[in-house]
Order: sequence, then structure tokens, then C-alpha cells
Amino acid sequence: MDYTNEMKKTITAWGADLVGIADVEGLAGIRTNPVHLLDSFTRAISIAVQLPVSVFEMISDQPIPIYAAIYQTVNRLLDEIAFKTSRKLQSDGYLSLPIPASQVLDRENWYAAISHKAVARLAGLGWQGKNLLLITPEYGSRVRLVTVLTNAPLECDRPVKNLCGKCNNCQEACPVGAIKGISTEDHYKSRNEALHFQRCVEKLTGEFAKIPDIGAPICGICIKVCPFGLKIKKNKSNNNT
Ligand code: B12
Repeated sequence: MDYTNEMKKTITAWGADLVGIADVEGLAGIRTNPVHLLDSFTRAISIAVQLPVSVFEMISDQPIPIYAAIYQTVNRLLDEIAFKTSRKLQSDGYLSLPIPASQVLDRENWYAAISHKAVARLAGLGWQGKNLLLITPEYGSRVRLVTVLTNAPLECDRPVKNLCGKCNNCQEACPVGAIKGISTEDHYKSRNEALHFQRCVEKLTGEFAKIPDIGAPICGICIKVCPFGLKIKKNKSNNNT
């Protein structure tokens, strides 16, 4: 088996549901912290873990404590998979750096070290949907993401087509009307192109994060209503009948 497939198989065995490889050159111009984050690396491995389908069915107009706990657990799992991936690459003779799943480095403007969604899109895991999230054909937006940077000679994957079409479920469901309902062929030039960004931030940080047993800026409503996430649920129950 070639090295790319061996790595993908290993990462999947550690608990990933989707793995893709992006060429770092395609990320030129993206905002990173530190600024030279990408300099030693040629590839970015994007890793996704699916969230339990059922938890979104329990969310109506605000996040619930079970979702908050799962959010923490999946972040830990992603960080562990990324760390193990990085260790394996290093022991195979390559540079590597796991980027934390959910670390915010600039709380005034809401930026991390690098956007996992941008990496995942380039690595072919899904497209940047009207909800600004990564939507995967397999699980909709019901995935969380992590990134590992490396200089290993991995074969790159290709971006997939945006399939949002005329669907505006996320725009209609957003409790603060933050989603503008605009589609993009590749990615938005700024978050404000897709979102009334401040409305989303204020609802999540100012209200939802303060609910007892939530404690994090989470929501889940635009994830819940995306038909690509729902499609999986229907298929599975159909298969069981
Ligand atoms: C800060 C943050 C927030 C902030 C700000 C949200 C925001 N919209 O930026 C708050 C607290 C509000 C928030 C909310 C949510 N978040 Co959040 N958040 C993050 C975090 C930690 C950093 C995001 C960041 O730095 N963004 C920078 C901006 C500029 O990047 P961007 O949104 O991807 O958009 C730009 C780039 O992608 C760029 N781009 C894309 N490709 C390319 C290529 C090139 C070359 C260039 C130049 C640019 C470019 O185009 C876009 C516009 O400029 C990430 C984790 C991470 N490290 O990525 C999680 C993350 C984005 N959040 C996530 C989630 C799920 C949520 C929520 C649903 C909450 C929840 N868990 O219930 C909501 C959704 C809000 C929404 N609809 O956007 C997931 C998304 C998973 C997915 N399927 O897409 C992430 C990836 C966490 C994870 N580990 O999985 N979040």
C-alpha cells in the first residue's frame, strides 16, 4: 500500500470518519497565527469525526447540555487523533504539527491558528455551505474537524462541488437571522459575505454560552436543519425497516 493510503487507513482506525489531503499552496493568502505557520509544510491533512445524528434532533431553539458535553468529547478525540497522526509522521521522518480542534487565539475578531474548514474544503471533504460551515456529502455539517500540517509526500485530494442549490433551510432557521443565504463556488471572501457575523457571535457568546451546563459558544441549529445531515438519518432508518 502506498504511504498516502497507509496514513489514511491508520487515521481512520484511530476514529476518523473522513480524511483528506490538501496542498498547502492552495492556502496561500489565508490568515494564520503565527503568520509563518505554513512555511515548513507542503501538505495539510484534514480529519473529520461525525457527531451523533440524534443529538441534533433534540435541539430546537437553543443548544442542550448533552450537545455541550459531546462537543468537548469530540474535540478531545480530534486532538488525540491529530496528535497521534503527528507522532507517526514524525517517527516516519517527516515534520508535522497538529492544530488544536477548537483553540481560539483572537477573541476580539474570532480567529484560530488556521481555519479547519478552509483546509477541509481544499482536501475534498466537502464544500463551504450557506451556513458558512463545511458540509460533507456523507454527514452534512454534523462533523467536527481538525488539521495536521506536514511535509510528508502525500497525494492530494480535490475540492468537491457545492451542492447547496436553492435550499435556504439554514437561513430560515437561524434564530438571529444571521445567515444571508448566499452561495459560493469555492469560498467566501469574508465571513460577512455569508453571515451577519456579529449577530451569530453575540447570540452564541452573549446568550448560549451563559446557559447553565452549556458554557461554550455553541448552537447547532444551522447544522440540524441542513438536509445533508438529515438525509443520513432517513437512509439509516430506511435500511432498518
Ligand atoms: C472562532 C470560531 C467560532 C466563532 C466565530 C465563527 C465564525 N463563523 O468564524 C463562533 C464562536 C461564533 C463560532 C460559532 C460556530 N462554530 Co466555530 N469555530 C471557530 C474556530 C475556533 C476558528 C474559526 C476561524 O478562525 N475562522 C476564520 C475565518 C476567516 O475562517 P472561515 O470561517 O473558514 O471563513 C473563511 C476562510 O475559510 C476563507 N477561505 C476558505 N478557503 C480559503 C482559501 C484561501 C486561499 C483563502 C485566502 C481563504 C479561504 O473563506 C472564508 C471567508 O474568508 C473554528 C476552529 C478552527 N480552527 O477552524 C471553529 C469551527 C469553525 N466552528 C465550528 C462549529 C460547528 C461552530 C458552530 C456550529 C457552533 C457549534 N459547535 O454548535 C457555530 C457556527 C457559526 C457559523 N454558522 O459560522 C466547527 C465547524 C465544523 C464544520 N462542519 O464546518 C469548527 C471548524 C470547529 C471544529 N473543530 O470542527 N465558531
